[in-house]
Amino acid sequence: MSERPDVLIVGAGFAGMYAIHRFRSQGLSVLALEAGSDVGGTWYWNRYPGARCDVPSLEYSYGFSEDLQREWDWPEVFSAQPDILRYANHVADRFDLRRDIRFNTRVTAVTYQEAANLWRLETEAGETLEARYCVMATGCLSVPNTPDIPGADDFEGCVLHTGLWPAEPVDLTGKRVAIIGTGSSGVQAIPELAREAAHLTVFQRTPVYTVPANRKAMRAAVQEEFRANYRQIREMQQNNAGGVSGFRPVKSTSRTERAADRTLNLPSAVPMAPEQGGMGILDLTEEQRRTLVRERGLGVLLAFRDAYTDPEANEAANTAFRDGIRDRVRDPETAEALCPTTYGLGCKRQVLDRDYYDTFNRDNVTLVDVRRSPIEAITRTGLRTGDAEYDFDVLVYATGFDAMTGALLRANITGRNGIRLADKWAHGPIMYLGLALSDCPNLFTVTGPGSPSVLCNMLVAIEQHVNWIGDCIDYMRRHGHERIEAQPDAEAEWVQHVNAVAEGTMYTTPSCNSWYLGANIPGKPRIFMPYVGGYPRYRERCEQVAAAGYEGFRFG
Ligand code: NA7
Repeated sequence: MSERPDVLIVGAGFAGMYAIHRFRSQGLSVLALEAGSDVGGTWYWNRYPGARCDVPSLEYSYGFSEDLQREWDWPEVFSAQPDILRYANHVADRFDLRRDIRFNTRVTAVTYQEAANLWRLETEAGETLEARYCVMATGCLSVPNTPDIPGADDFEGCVLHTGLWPAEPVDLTGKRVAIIGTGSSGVQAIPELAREAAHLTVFQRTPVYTVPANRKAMRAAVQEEFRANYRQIREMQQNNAGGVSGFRPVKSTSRTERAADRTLNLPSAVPMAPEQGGMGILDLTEEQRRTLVRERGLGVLLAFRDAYTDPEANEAANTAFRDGIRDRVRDPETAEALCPTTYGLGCKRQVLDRDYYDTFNRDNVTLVDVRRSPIEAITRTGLRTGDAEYDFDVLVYATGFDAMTGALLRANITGRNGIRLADKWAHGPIMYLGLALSDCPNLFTVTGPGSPSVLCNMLVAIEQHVNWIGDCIDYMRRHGHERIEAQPDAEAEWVQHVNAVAEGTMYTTPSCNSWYLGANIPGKPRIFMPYVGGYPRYRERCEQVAAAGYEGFRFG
């Protein structure tokens, strides 16, 4: 491990892991610093029961190595956390990544040394490391959010967070468990916790629109067909808004299987290319919509693309959705509380579940609507709301993350002239292409705010960014440049463009409060952070910037 590598990488999740491999292969020395004790990032930390990816695994996997694609078997169409972590470990072994990773090392400060043109990174343990280039591969959802509830420290039972779940198994048998939060993590965990615990109390502030996930085991024939067509599939990803190919295997399947496989990749939490034409939801009567949901399940509503563009169609879909919940959940009061009413489908990331609504028909599950009666305090033995006290043994926070900006801000980045990122971003993230910051020469971010990131298949977004950064460093070395820096006007223009394309979409309607907007963190500026213009358009822009000699950047 070299002590002053060419590149210091912060994080050894999927972004940091690929960065090590890519930069090494172009002759750079690298060192990655990782807070966890092993690789995997999100999939290392989020070990809660039910954790699962919401993008199909054959697509949510690296595309940089033909051999890797050929040799890896996915057990399910949408894999569970342990299988994805196993994949991360396999990649780390196969490409010998660990020799350039320092684990259990949390970076506490990232400071530019102007005179030496180096980045200096300080760690929690007091170490200092320096490198010419710094790549922040810190992830979009890596800083867990724990709400500031009075009395939180008084609770004498066990406290867990879905985003920091212990590696060793947690035995909940016979326990009274409480969970706060009903986003993706809560929705995935709730059915599993209910199966294990003596009793589960769900504290819900905002109901969710969730649809049944694809639960299929992977069939060998499907996997083989993917393998045979991987080149084309990776190409299709590059030209799809959400970086998901939508490839449907045809050859090696029977007729029935083929019909089933037509929905192989649906639903997925990242937007697929909109279906052209087809029926709009407003073409159906209310009764027809209801029958459709009864026959085909709630997921059918996601197929009406007009529901994502036309407010009237959106409301029709929301109504049909609520009717579907009422049909499913036996207790009318619980059903009503589970119905989302304050925002529409398409505002938040689509949640996928396994048995979520049915879980509320179990005798050992209670739903508490904390919007009606807010949480007042956590007590020694449980929790108090405006109108009741609840006792339990285990408290699970499924309260999300300080998304997109949280990890970058926590790294305490200080650029040229002592300019702190925290000050620069006081009113929201400002950066060029989600890749670089003015005043921070030679520092790059992987899937930073202003890039498609979480609106895209993350693995596709990661590879594109790491390749772009690698090519940029290569260009600099070939041209004898020692410094590259985004220009403030290019940065401002890009931020303006990111905001302009988000305007008027379902993501930014006034009633919408999502982590995409930072609305889940009190005091965080309300700005739509990912780039919603689609991955291909974004990728092309990055390619144009590079082809034009890194337009919007200045070399020194
Ligand atoms: P989310 O989607 O941010 O969900 C967090 C949940 O926690 C949500 O239901 C919140 O309600 C709830 N929450 C947060 N703070 C509180 C307080 N103080 N009181 C009550 N309830 C609260 O995070 P997830 O981890 O589920 O998912 C994040 C992403 O990870 C997901 O989209 C996938 O991409 C993977 P609220 O809606 O704010 O009223």
